[in-house]
Amino acid sequence: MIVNGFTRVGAAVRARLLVTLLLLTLGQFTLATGAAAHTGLVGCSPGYDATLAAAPKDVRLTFSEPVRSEFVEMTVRVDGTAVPGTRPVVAGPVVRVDTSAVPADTTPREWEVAYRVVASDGHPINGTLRFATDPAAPAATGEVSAACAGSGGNSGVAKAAAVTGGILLVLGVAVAVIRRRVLAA
Ligand SMILES: [Cu+2]
Repeated sequence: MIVNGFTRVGAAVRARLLVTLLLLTLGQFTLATGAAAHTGLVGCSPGYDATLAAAPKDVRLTFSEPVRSEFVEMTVRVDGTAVPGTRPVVAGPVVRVDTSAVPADTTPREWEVAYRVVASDGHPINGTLRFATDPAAPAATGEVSAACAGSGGNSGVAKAAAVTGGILLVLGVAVAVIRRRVLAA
């Protein structure tokens, strides 16, 4: 009897844990699917990892929706040194920073543009766009490139997808366990 009593209590606790897990999972699932619809970086100029023959006259980031101009931060570094006087200008979904004052170089340079913007829904988006200048490189077209994935701007979406995948797996296992329990009863 004692053994049976313990078993019954154990089963009740396990069932309650399972229900709690399911509810938590469903809650996270709702959050994750919401996250997938958030504003993301859809274009950048210069392109991520591009090599230009000369310093660009500006750096432009294009987001999937307008961003809030009062919260935009952009820091341009050339070979690790911040370029002074580069203030970002927001026009709807495009954030632009003028870099025309950066002097021409005769040697290759590594550029880093760290950005942090706040989407219209209040969520922050941050990342770093990297590219290089090399006087020996062929002249670039200067067009807005969609190759911005490496800059980290879309990492939120990728993370949400990974979280959703993990949650679906947990849900599947939980459902399988419950079904086996119901069938066994
Ligand atoms: Cu959002």
